[in-house]
Amino acid sequence: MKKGRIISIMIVAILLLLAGCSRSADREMIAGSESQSEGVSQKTVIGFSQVGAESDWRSANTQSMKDTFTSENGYELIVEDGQQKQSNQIMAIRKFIQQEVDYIILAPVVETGWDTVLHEAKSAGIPVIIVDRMIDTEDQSLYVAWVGSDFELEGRKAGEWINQFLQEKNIAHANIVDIQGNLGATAQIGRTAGLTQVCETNENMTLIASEAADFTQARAREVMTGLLTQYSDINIAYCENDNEAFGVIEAIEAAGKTAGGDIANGEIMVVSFDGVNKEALKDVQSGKIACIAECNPNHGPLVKSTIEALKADEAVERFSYVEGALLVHDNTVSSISVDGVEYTTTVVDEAQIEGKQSN
Ligand code: GYE
Repeated sequence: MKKGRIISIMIVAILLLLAGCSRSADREMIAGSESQSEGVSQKTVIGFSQVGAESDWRSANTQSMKDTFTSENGYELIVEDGQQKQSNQIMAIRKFIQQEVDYIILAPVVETGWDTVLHEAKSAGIPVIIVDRMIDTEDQSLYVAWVGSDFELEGRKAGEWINQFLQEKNIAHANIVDIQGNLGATAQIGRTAGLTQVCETNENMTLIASEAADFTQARAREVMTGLLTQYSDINIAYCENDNEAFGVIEAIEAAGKTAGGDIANGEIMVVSFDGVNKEALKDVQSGKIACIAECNPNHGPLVKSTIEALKADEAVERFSYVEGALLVHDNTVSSISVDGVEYTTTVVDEAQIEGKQSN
């Protein structure tokens, strides 16, 4: 009896020992997979909802994010192309929430209509950084920071440049058409507002028509073709981005006219925004585009410093502005001023063209 008890105690002890061994083996395995997943989770996962690929500026903006948030830098970047539709961007943000990304970057196609989905991101505890265009919301807690350009200032700079140019050339009056971006986008709202303000305060500049061309070359060509049949006295085409300028130049040439600054002799002067690629700068050099208010698309590094500050629990800059030059064909206007601030112009040369990317 006693001997039997000793044997059963020994059997239990052996079983417990074996169980202990296998548990510690399990633990090792778990520890192994944990450290593996720690490796993965060490990467900061970012969901970037991009507007689309409507322009060269946009492609450069996407590239800036890709170049910044690399695996070598400790990031995993998921890019979703919204194809210029807000509904696609809302779907992308919901997908990022499901994927439990660490941060969301949103380049919003238009300003309004983001509250519901951004509330969802906030409830999921995912910080949102807005880039490029702004959002219009009452609830400032829906995003932690914004990075982009002052589009109204860009518009006023381009408008003042036109005004100065007309004065320098002794042109008493000019009719202007505004080829707008997609309506409701901050870049459109600001650039349209900038020109409107300058026209309202200067009698030598009349805005005879404004029409949206969605920041694309094809649509701008159509819009300008229509305007040229409707108006025989267009002197200046104010295009809200370079791709629109390319389409507008095509329409001007197809109508048997010339794109250029010699307004007195019937040329139609083209003014534009962005200045991101060689093609646009070459057009400035040749005079087909007279002036470009440059818009910097390289938001990646600024967004990265914002994210790094957030990670370190440091205060972040809520609004970070990037600046751009006034790129011009010649030195007819050497500087302009907006709100008492002087901006000198930059005549485009080979070195500048070299410094830009190819389309
Ligand atoms: O100028 C245009 C793009 O929002 C600044 O959008 C951006 C504008 C840019 O499609 O080319």
